Amino acid sequence: DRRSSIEPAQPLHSVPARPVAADAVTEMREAILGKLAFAIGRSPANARERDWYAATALALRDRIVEACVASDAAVPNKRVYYLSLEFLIGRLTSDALNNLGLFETTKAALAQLGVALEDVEAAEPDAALGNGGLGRLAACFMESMASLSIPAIGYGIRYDHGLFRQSLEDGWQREAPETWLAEGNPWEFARPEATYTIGFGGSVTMSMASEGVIRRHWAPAETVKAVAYDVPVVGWRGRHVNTLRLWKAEAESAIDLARFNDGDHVGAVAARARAEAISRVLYPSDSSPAGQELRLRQEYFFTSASIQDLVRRHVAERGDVRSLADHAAIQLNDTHPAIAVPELMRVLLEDHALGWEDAWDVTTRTLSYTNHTLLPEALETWPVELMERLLPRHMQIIYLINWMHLEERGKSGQGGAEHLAAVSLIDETHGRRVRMGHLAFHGSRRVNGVSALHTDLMRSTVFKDLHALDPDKIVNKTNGITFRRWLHNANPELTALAVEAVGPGVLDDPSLLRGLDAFARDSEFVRRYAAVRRGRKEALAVIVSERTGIDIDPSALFDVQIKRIHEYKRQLLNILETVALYQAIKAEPHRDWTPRVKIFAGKAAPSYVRAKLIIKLACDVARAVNDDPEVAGRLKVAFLPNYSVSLAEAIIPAADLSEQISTAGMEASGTGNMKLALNGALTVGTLDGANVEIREHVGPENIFIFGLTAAEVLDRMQEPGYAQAAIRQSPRLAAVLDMIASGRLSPEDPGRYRALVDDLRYRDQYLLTVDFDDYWRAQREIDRAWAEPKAWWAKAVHNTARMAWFSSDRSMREYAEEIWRVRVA
Ligand code: B1N
Repeated sequence: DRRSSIEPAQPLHSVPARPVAADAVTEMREAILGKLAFAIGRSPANARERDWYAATALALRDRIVEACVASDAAVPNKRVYYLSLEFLIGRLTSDALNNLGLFETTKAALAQLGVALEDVEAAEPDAALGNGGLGRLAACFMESMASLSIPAIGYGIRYDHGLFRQSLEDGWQREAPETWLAEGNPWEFARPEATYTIGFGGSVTMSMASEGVIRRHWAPAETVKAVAYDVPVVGWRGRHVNTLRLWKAEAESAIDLARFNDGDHVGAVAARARAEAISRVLYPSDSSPAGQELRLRQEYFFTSASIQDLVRRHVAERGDVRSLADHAAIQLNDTHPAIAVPELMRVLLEDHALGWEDAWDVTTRTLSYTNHTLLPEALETWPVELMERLLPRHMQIIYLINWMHLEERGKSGQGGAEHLAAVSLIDETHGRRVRMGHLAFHGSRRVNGVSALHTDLMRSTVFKDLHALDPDKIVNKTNGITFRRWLHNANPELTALAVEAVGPGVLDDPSLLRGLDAFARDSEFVRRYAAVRRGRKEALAVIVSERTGIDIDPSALFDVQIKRIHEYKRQLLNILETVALYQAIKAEPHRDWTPRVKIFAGKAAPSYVRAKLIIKLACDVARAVNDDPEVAGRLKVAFLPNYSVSLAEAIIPAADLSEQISTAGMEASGTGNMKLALNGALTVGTLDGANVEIREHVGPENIFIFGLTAAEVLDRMQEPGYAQAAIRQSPRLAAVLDMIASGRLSPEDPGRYRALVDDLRYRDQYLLTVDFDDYWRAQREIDRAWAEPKAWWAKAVHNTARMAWFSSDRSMREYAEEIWRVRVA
């Protein structure tokens, strides 16, 4: 009986906690010292934390290289190429340590040198090469593919500056550049030999290839070099290593000598600055296209480099480009790399002299596309005029693809003007623009959504007409998260408890978590589960206090909403409920209110004025509530600045309640919802994105669902005056809106929230007013549930026990089988 083996909680340690061999520790210690001396050039006495980090990373990298070379030696039958403008990988050291099983060894080695591993880990800057869910998903998928030994290369951009650093100045978001590369990156290998030329602008020339066969050739006006930097991605137990290949933009020549010699010293380096701007900075917008020329240059830059690289590799290995689809599956992470469709066509037509039909066949059997959003404002389109100027050959190819596509429709009797306008790759309604979603769809073998609901909505809304033409093309692939990072590494205490309860096999097979169901009412197990949570809440309280000056009580319910700030995610709904609760407590200060701490974290796009105002409102509400002696102990509000992967790793294990409250139909999936539920937070959420499937897995009695369904949202939006009607029916909501509009929360600027409240009263695009009362009801139900600890912890344990399906290993197996058709070892 494993239950009898449960010991009192141990101090923080990683998994698997194996005995550490002394000679392995010595070897690691010497390896780290060697790197410190010969790669960093420092003595142990003078080494800073950052130096120890670099030395440790380099020592680990050597271990990975051995596996790397092995993974590299054999030519796999098929490779996956994952093209993504974002990879939000965060810190790599703890991932590598745990996947290599070297955590304890390295900890002991560093301890012998008088260095704490935790400090070394903390010295690593987050690689924030992504905005949010989309970029983090790409990182989870890379880790899972390595763990499943799926041969894969991730392709992206090596941004000098990842996502900006957020600070709060008097409650207002301020952005500062992120400089993760300032002291170099020990995890990367520069590969100057893997360099490609990327063209922009210029013109298209024609020549006669043979009798009657006209070949077109692109002569770009401007060229930039793409230089590869490889980051190894090591899988679980170090069995397999894949590569994340990130492209850096470099000028063809460092300086224009002719101009320099003419005395134009600034002009001589202008071209270089322009070229290198391409990989300078990540666009900080989540689900809204930047629309600027530099963004299109980024998209084409990394897509072209990646396509050239993978075609070259294929031809080197197989000799004939025609078999590409048999040995390569290219996944487009949203439309950002959709230019891959005409780029692959161009390479096949121009560099490999394929005919159009053959090139189209190879292209559409190789590419697949994942859609991540249906929000109309987020769908990428590029003005035809810009495309013609920047990528004239690609624009021609798009025209030709579109012409054939529309011809086909005509031939099959579907040539009505309205239908053709709907399926055309060119949108003619707001000037002429290329629809990148349509382009990616039409050029792909499979198109997938990221949750069951989202995929259904793809079929019935944005891609309705294209779907009707090819009903098998759209498939669902519900997102997942890597449990190695989001359970084993982020929550080693809970993992150790799970290992004790259900055995170490759970580290390899998350479905064994299901065995925890049997412990949901086991008082000793639950005591320890709760003690693990308590420890992490105490640690989070320290962080909150250090970073915000707000003191929070670890025995209160920690209610967290952590994600990008966006109107559709409805942080504002959470704030409205907070104000309502504040008013209710003030009205009846002596009732036995459930003590709550509302924790917010998330970045707003720098140009998203409304989102920044919502952050300010959260801070204004925090000030009013936290300073009010009448609510003391019952309600606290904290906005933690600079949300990041590593901050998420600290918050998630400490969360009791997970806020997943987007307007139904608007959150494609969500993945924070999965991380929180896996760690045992109960969800309060709408039937949106993957919440729907989370409910199915954890059971409706273990989740708090409220609000309109996606179908009801669509209907309600058609009813004029829905917001006013909802406010009329809810005196509680009316009082909240009055308070915010009155300026009482912002006495130094009483009009600050007038427009915000007016928007809710008269427009309310995201139906906050409509869902408010049901949200309040759900929150009070949660208060009552918290007051019954046995039942609460049983629900929490059931959540952890039943989330196994949301492992990104499952997602990757599904992609491998149904989209890529690649074997999983
Ligand atoms: O992708 C995640 C989903 O879990 C989220 O629900 C979804 O909102 C997110 C343009 C995006 N959709 N679209 C983006 C990001 C950057 C950008 O420039 C759009 N991110 C999502 C993973 O499927």
